This record gives sequence, C-alpha cells and structure tokens, in this order.
Amino acid sequence: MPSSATDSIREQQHPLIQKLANSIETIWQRHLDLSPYQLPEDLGYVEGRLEDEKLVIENHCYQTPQFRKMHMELAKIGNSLDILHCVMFPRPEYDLPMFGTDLVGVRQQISMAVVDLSPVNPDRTLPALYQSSLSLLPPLEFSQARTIPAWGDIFSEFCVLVRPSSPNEEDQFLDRIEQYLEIHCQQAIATRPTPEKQAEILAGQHHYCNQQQQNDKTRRVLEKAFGAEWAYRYMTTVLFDLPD
Ligand code: BLA
Repeated sequence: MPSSATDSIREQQHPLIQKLANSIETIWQRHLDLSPYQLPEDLGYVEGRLEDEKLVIENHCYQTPQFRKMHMELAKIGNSLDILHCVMFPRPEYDLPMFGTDLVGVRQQISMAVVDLSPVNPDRTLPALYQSSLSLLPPLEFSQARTIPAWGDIFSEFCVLVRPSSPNEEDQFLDRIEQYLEIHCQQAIATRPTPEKQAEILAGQHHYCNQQQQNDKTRRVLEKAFGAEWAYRYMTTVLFDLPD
C-alpha cells in the first residue's frame, strides 16, 4: 500500500474522481471485512514518463472473505490525464458478478465514465436478486452515451458508459456507482459459497479478464510510458490477473 507521502495524488485528481475514490473506500469499509492484499512489490506505486509528462500510478488493494482482490487504482499523467480504475474480483467459489469502473479525465472534462456489474456464470446472466434490485433504480438521463467497444460483450444490460457533460450528470454517475456498490456488497455478504460451480465461474472470470486485456486505449497509455513488456505485465498481473 502506498505510504502517506505518496498518497497525495488523490488531492490533485478531477473532483469527480476524488469523490468516487472516497466513496468506494467508505462503502467497502462499511460493509466488508477488509484485509490487505499484497500486489507485486514493485507495482504498488509506480512512476514513469509519457511525452515529457510524469505518469504516477497509485494502487489500493484489499481482500475479504468473499473477494479475492478488490483493487482501486488512481493514475495521473502530468496535468492532462486523470484515471480511476476499480475492479472487485470475487473468490471463484462465490457466484457473484464482477464490479468494474473506469473514469478518464482529460484536463477538466471526464471524457469517459463506465460502471458495470458483469456476470461471469455460464449463462452470463446476473443472479435474480441483482436483476430485481438493479431494475428498481431510477432511470438515468445522460445527453452523451458512448458506444460499447467490440471487446465489451462482457458487460450486462446495466452497464453505464457515458461522457458526463454537466455537474448534474457527474452527480448522477456518482450516485449510480454508490448504488451498484451498496447492492453488490449486500448481496455478497448474503451469498453462500457454491464450490461445485467454481470451475465454471473461474472460466467466466478468465473470459472477463481476456476481454478487458483487449482494451487498446489502456494498453497504449501504459506502453507509451513504460514500454510494451511492462504494460503487458501490468495488465496481466495488476489490472486483470487471475487466481491460480
Ligand atoms: C477507455 N481507458 C479508456 C481510455 C483510456 C483508458 C485512456 C479512453 C478514454 C476515452 O476514450 O475517452 C486508460 N484506464 C486507462 C488506463 C488505466 C485504466 C491507463 O484503468 C490504468 C492504468 N476499463 C477498466 C475497467 C472497465 C474499463 C474495469 O479498466 C470497465 C468495467 C472500461 N475503459 C473502459 C471502456 C473504455 C475505456 C469501456 C472505452 C473504450 C473505447 O471506447 O474503445
């Protein structure tokens, strides 16, 4: 985990990213029994250079009885790009979807905000109690939806992928993430392990990670700052790794 000296990147991030990072940690702490998760030692806090600008990556990582790994990453490239990435990887003996979110801020504007609870069971549908809770949430109003990329066939019908274009839209996005996380944490603690489904769920998580690793936009940023080999290692061991 980063030391307090390196913890300051959050205060320099876009306000929506700051609020979201605080919210995610608060909801995790409120519902779940967190213990630290050890990332590869050299990858917890990283600095690189991209076109004369400094790239800083700060990782926060935990585990709980239900989740193998809960990872939140904040990244900043000079004054031009702010990133928040977060994925919760359930232990494969739990039939739970993958919570994922990614926000990219270009200068003062969030250019892309996505959140989803993505199913990984064999029929790729969310458990019934997720479906019913998510369906009850009020409809969203965003003026600029974004197109789901080809690798995004992993996302559910509840995926929100937008370019928020006003303070009201930013608030709506923040609320929606908080609602998804509350539902997810409550469902997770009420779920009993089903070891007989483990192999199928693991296969679903593999597919999820393989698809996410196809995101050229993420890879390109990392490759430019750290080189292709490092970017590959980071994407497969920190962002989208799999249990043995
Ligand atoms: C898009 N991700 C992006 C973009 C960048 C990054 C630069 C393009 C933004 C834009 O088009 O406006 C970059 N994201 C990063 C980097 C890291 C990162 C460098 O996390 C880490 C260091 N991505 C995820 C997760 C999801 C996700 C968990 O990490 C979804 C649950 C989705 N990112 C995602 C999607 C896009 C994106 C769907 C849009 C891709 C596209 O339009 O082609």
